[in-house]
Amino acid sequence: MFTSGYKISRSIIDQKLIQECRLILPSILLDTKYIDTGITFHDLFKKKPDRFPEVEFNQINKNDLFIIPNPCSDYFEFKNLMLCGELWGFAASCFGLSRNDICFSFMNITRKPAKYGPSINWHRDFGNKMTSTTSSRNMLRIIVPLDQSNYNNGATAVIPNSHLIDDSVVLERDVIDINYCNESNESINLMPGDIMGINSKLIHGGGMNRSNQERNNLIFQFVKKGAEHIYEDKEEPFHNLSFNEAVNF
Ligand SMILES: O=C(O)CCC(=O)C(=O)O
Repeated sequence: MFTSGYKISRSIIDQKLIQECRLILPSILLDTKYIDTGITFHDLFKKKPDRFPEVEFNQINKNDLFIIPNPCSDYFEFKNLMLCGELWGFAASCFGLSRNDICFSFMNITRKPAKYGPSINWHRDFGNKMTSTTSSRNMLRIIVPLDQSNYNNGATAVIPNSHLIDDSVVLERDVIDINYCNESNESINLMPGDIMGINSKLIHGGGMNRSNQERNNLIFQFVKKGAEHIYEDKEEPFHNLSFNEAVNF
């Protein structure tokens, strides 16, 4: 796939597609369907207050959403971006496959609002019970930023080469050395229009956002055609949709 575990293509997503997503986002943040089903910052703060250092609980709007699952099923702006040829072409190139051999699995908006956006702990996507395929090679995450992101507003950070580990080791005991990660991480600056692919075993995370700049990322998971989910849990948001099937999603 890609040698250090991630791959970036600059300026490949049409700015119009991004702008349409940015414009509709405030309405989604008020949509009760997502407030009821998504993860709010209040939910996260109650479970993991350490991810909000120096932030007071009452600073956070009660219904503000951290993760908005699959907005492309209700909002054509996100669906148009999900269906764009550049995204599928990039995903296919990361897998080293043709577009006909890959499937859309799910997407979300992962948010770090100005002032109180939380950090995201170091983790690998492979092995996650909700979203993982049986083999690490069969899944891929792609980040499409809606905003300019850099260290100050909590850009995604990666540990280069940390994907060079056997699947069995990750599945048996995915111990992550936090000190090593803190020393050797690379914060990735991205502009709207850029796109980043992450090997499913690459350790990644990112710092908090105390700046005045919003940071909204679109996260897409693609899988190889026919990939199997690691656990049989039909409730989870895992799909295996070819391009033609994704059109009707
Ligand atoms: O939004 C980010 O910076 C990273 C999201 C992430 O880590 C993930 O989806 O696994």
